[in-house]
Amino acid sequence: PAIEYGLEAPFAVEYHETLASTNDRARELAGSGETDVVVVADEQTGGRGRLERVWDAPAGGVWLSILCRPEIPPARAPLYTLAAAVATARAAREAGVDAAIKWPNDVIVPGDGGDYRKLAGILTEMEGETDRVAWLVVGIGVNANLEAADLPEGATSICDEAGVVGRRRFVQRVLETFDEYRSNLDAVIPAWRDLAATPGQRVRIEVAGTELVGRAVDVDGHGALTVATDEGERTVTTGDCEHLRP
Ligand code: BT5
Repeated sequence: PAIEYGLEAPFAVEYHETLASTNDRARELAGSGETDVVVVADEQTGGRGRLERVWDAPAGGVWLSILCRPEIPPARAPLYTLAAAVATARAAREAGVDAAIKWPNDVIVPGDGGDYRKLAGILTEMEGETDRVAWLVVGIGVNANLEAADLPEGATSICDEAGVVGRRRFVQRVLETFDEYRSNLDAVIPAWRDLAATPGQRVRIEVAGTELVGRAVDVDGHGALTVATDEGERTVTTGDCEHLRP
């Protein structure tokens, strides 16, 4: 059952101790006509990443999904994903973590020699027509009060980087920033650039079975990444991006 979460947020908040996936619950709410609801869970038993990947979500993290119905065409939806990355990276910085964004939407903590560890991931799902989104669910998973031993390899947490974080306050800050940018979509890309670790890096990007290696240059107004390769500049709208050691 949903429990009162006690937030002064610009969204109604539905809190659960355990859920399979907050994205699944938010999609269910979308089906019953709801909007501007945030589903938060302490633990997920069936957390999902992109492309049917498993997302580990033990108790102690911040697992949430924002349901909204923006009046935008689907082509603008990636800006909501980037806005969520900006909101998460900023809240993590406020919590004392040296957080940055890896294109398109991972929040990482850069380490020595080009290394990095994953602090948070975002999964956006939507439904709609070609000219208009019906609903959008932006799922945000942050390793908050968890320890490396409870996480997959290559992951880090707020707790490991900067100590235990107040999760209510953290969620509130994420929602406030997300709310600010969703009503000012033109400001998303500049804010994203300020927090981005990817431009300037040597990257390997996998998109639909093909691989692209080169130097990441910049993102365009839709969040697509330009990469300088040996065969010239390529622009990628989505994919799995790995920063290569310099
Ligand atoms: C993502 O996928 O990074 C999106 C994750 C979104 C999770 C949130 S939690 C709230 C909401 N409800 C859900 O069910 N999902 C969303 P992707 O880029 O595909 O990365 C997935 C990969 O990250 C996995 O294959 C693992 O290698 C790694 N991984 C899994 N759990 C992790 C964790 N807790 N921390 C860091 N990395 C993890």
